[in-house]
Amino acid sequence: MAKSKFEYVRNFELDDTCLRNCYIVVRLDGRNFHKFSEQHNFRKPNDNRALGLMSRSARSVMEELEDITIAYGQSDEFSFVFKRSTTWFKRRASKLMTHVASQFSSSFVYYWKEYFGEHPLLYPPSFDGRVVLYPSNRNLRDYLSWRQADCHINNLYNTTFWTLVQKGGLTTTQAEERLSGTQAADKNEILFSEFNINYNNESPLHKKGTTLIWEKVNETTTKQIKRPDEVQTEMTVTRTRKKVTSHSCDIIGDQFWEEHPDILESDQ
Ligand code: DGT
Ligand code: MG
Ligand code: MG
Ligand code: MG
Ligand code: MG
Repeated sequence: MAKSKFEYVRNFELDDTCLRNCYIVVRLDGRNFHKFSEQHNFRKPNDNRALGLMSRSARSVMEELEDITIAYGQSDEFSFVFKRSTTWFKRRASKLMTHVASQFSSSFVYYWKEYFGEHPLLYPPSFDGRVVLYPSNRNLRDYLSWRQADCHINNLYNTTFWTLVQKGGLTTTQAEERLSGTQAADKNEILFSEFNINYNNESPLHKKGTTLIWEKVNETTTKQIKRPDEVQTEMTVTRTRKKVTSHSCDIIGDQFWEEHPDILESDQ
């Protein structure tokens, strides 16, 4: 077919192909969740309904899109790692990022009721996205370590802050003043000596965030079958399936990576 005289506008599109061999990370972050969490009465410092919904939406992203090997989330953010050899959408950054962001956002709304029940969603939430490329396994692991360290720092602060307010009777301004300039050890000490809380015993989900990976799991189902003589009988069938599994464990040290050697592809 002949090209129209308008066809030339296509040449204005920029090439945004991601560099070969690099891991492609897409990080999403909830827009203005400070307000969103208040308007939807999120529990402080952590709301397990909100965290569960974030993970459910991230699982939907992994199941519906191709080549995501690991995802890590905390607070209102989730990072998705595409394998370094992916050729999905010709590695075009805008395609990858927008598919992740829209699949995540629509899932967040779609599954809202499963987590918040009759508590209504008051307005449509949105998530920003960015793409970052990491050329080596060390860089990728350091990226994920950075997000998990962020989770820990914020959770220790928020746990201490809201304990001072909810159990210690301080105003939010007083709690903020009390914590200004304190180190991690000071916060642990406040929790332990004043409130008898050992931070180490706090929920791993809140301290470590959520890591989603693909794992092989055995699924056993019982099937009703009819024998040739028409008698009904049961048969158990076991098959191995790849499923997205959720973990709230340390991903900074080597252990997690040694236990799951398939996540990283070797550095060339
Ligand atoms: P942004 O990302 O620049 O559009 O602005 P925000 O307000 O989303 O800021 P951000 O992403 O730095 O911080 C996340 C906010 O979400 C923070 O105000 C705390 C809130 N949030 C996230 N998860 C929870 C939760 O489980 N419970 C409560 N109460 N708040 C949460
Ligand atoms: Mg932000
Ligand atoms: Mg945000
Ligand atoms: Mg955030
Ligand atoms: Mg189309």
